[in-house]
Amino acid sequence: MADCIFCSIVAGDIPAEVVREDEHTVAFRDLDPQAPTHVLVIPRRHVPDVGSLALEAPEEVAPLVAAVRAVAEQEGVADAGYRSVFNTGAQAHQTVFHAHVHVLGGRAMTWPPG
Ligand code: DGP
Repeated sequence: MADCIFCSIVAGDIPAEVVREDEHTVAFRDLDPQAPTHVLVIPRRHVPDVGSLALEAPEEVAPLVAAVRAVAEQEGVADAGYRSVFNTGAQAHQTVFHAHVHVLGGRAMTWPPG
């Protein structure tokens, strides 16, 4: 989609530190990391948020979640524990309206999130 920064990363038009790719997803390091490991896992398909992905292409939701797990294992944070975050909507601090999962690990997390 034109004017979508994450579509540009999927297309290879702007650089990103990609850590994993498959048929349905691309995973790359967040520009502004909030933990020692902070990777974004996104569907290649442009949809604004994960709920839209579930409605438009439910068969792509399981690969997205599986990619989160694969990234956590690859990054060495799966055993200690990691957080997966879908920010949905402006009030929840979604700033990029292409569905993405934050995979955060490598430090103790607090609850509730801010
Ligand atoms: P959210 O606030 O949930 O919409 O998260 C969007 C994240 O995307 C935010 O943590 C910063 C990251 N981000 C924004 N633009 C870029 C970019 O061009 N490259 C990379 N690697 N990350 C980006």
